[in-house]
Amino acid sequence: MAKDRNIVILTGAGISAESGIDTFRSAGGLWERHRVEDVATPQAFARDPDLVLRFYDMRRAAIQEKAPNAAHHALARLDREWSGGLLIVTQNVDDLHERAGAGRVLHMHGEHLNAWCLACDARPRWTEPLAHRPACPECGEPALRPDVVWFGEMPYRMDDIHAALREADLFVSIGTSGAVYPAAGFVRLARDLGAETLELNLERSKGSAWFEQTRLGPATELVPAWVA
Ligand code: BV8
Repeated sequence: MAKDRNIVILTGAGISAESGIDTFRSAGGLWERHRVEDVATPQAFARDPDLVLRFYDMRRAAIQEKAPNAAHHALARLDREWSGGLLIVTQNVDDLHERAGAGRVLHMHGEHLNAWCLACDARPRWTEPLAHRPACPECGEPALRPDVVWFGEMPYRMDDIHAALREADLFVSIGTSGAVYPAAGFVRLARDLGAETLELNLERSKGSAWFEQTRLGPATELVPAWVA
């Protein structure tokens, strides 16, 4: 692959599965244990903030015990060595790409290590539980929520993502079911804008038909082999 090509990589929960972080749709995944409308919407937060804050406290604590896997490390190596454009757009709120050493990472659905103060709009780095309503470090108000994008909320930095897709020569999707928009629509955008498209996933996703190439298997095998 010519070293000056521009690559956009979209990752989903499947890239973190082998690190022991639940995906959303596999058997026993997050959606099964918690109904989506119960925890990942602003309405749920308004209706039952304690449930939502406890759900995210549980996930934040679980993520902090996990480690990046061979797929995260392979992408971090590619990020360090690739002289062309490269952007890892992740739907994941975990920080495993960063802990593997990747630098060019964009969290379109937010980050579990950030809180968001609804009183002063500050976005403090946050590793502790939120369910006991801690004071915002900026304004002192007990008004912190997880800084993640819920259903019905606008994903972050869509302009930057669209700009990267316009320049992309190659679009690679890793470990996502293609169930949630706008992320699930990026492959069509990339194709229409002239990029090659490759899907690396454990099973065929809802969007597989849009990819020129789909390779099936675990990310810890497929991603290092692709990066090599
Ligand atoms: C928006 C962050 C508009 C939180 C997430 C009706 C009402 C409201 C909205 C809608 C609606 N109908 C449609 C919508 C739009 C909605 C949507 O798409 N809904 C779906 C359900 C139909 N989207 C939104 O609401 C988005 N916002 O549209 O805003 C707007 C416009 C103007 C102004 C304001 C707003 C926001 C969506 C973001 C929601 N937040 N996450 C949190 O993490 O808790 S979504 C969450 O699920 C993920 O972030 C991800 O994006 C999504 C899908 O999960 P995946 O990552 O794909 O994981 P999944 O388990 O599904 O799949 C795992 C895959 O990995 C599988 O394919 C599996 O085979 C594979 N795998 C497993 N193991 C491995 C593996 N692969 C490789 N190796 C392995 N070992």
